[in-house]
Amino acid sequence: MRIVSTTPFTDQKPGTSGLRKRTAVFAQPHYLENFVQSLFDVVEALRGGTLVLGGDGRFHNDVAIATIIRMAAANGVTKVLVGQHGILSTPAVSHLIRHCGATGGIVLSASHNPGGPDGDFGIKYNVENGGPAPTSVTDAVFERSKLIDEYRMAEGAVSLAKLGEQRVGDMVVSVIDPVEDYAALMESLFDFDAIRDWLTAHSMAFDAMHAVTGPYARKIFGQRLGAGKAALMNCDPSADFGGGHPDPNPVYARALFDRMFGDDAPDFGAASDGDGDRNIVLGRGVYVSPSDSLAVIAANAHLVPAYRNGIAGVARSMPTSRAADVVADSLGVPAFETPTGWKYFGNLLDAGRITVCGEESAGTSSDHVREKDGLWAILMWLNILAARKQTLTEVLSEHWAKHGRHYYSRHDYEEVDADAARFVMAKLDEQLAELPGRALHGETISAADSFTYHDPVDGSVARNQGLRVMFESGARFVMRLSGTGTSGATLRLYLEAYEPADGDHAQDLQRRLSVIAAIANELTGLRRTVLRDAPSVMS
Ligand code: VG1
Ligand code: CO
Repeated sequence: MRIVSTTPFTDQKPGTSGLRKRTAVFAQPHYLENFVQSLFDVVEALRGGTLVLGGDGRFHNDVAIATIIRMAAANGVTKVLVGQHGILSTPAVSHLIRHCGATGGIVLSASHNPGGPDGDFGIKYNVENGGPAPTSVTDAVFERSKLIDEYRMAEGAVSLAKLGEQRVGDMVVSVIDPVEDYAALMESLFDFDAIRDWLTAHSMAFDAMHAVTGPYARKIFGQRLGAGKAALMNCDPSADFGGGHPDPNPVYARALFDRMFGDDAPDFGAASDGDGDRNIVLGRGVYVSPSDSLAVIAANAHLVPAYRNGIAGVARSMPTSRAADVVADSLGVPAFETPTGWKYFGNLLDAGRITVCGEESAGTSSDHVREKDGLWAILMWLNILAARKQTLTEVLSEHWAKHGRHYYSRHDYEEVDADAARFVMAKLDEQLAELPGRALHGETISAADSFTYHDPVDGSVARNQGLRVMFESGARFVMRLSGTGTSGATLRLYLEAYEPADGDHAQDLQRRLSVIAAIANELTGLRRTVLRDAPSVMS
């Protein structure tokens, strides 16, 4: 074991989901080591504990895993469970932590950000309930990283290709099949027979976007559920995601959208992101907004074996549309509104106050793990379609006819000048108090605030979680700065308009939201200030 002297970096503050930087930043000497040692210093239970370790297979994954294994040995970790070839999806890590009683887990991923030498890299830490480390932990790691002057490193190497146990010093390294335990968990939750039957008469397409879910999809959709080869797109994980951007939205999942909106489209389509925690779902010629997906899943969960006794409650991140609240109301269960980021759902799930939760960014999950879970959400939809014996379009139309439709879209202004983005936010912030009562373009503002979350379980408070402007019509817009980007700033504008149950649910989405978008733009000078004529992505 060696002690290596180092000097602190000042920028190791984790964002919405772990520490993300350019790959070149992570590849510089001591950068990863400093952060990992800070983690070992803060989470003392890792000494003598078990650590789950894996990543989404992006460039630098193998190098980082070898380093972390040596550091774990030097820091007294008893056992590391690592996915074969260094592969583990985020939800699989969450499950393994819980299943094996591990102290925590490290996921190497920058999720939807592109990978490769010129792309991004990232590291996330999950705690013993399987969920993302709460801010109390990430803040402590950041504080430690500013003071660190040495780290510990053992000698030794393991083969990530070979399943089974190896050793680095006294520490056991167990190389495990990344899919097996996770696939068994899925099989325990869903009616695989019904889905298998459904797939004999229907077709699906799943796009793994060259990212981590490829091997999971092959085993679950292919081998266990009998989906044919043509159903599985881009299922070989590649270090740079085939040169793509593993973010499942209409821009980056173009191939899937073309197929679902083309002639002879399959009955069902889906995709997942870099680390497998997010999902999108499509029907023939129709895209399900992630906010609607959460609402439909909540409303139909009782059709799925694991949730046959109903759900305890629902939670959504603040910018997520209020479609799920309407469902919770009709089911007579509580609805919670949390800040963006999965870490805020953990307490509610642990306390049994909610069963399902989700985010507008295409993350949906339940209490089976403590992460968002892309393949779980896709299996929910398949199970619901199989149980209801309806097309996806029919399920969605009936949902709107019962609960009304929340027209919803997120407009991202990616990699704009950071000062300009902050200026836009400040400009809206300073107007909040005087906005209620104002009428613009025929819409009257009913309330406006900066979102503060009071965690009902542990009493912690999270401030400045996004600016929201509500209208009397039931419409709303929200603005916040992304916490996952690595260059410049990404400004997100979330737009929502409500059409009641007896209203017109077949309007053009962007047209329906154009008035709210115009008001947001006028109040903040958004496009003028960030020098963009249009958003980079509308999802
Ligand atoms: C984005 C999403 C957020 C999600 C986060 C991590 O954060 O908006 O809902 O939880 O990514 O997802 P931000 O701060 O950029 O808006 V993932 O799939 O990157 O682990
Ligand atoms: Co992700």
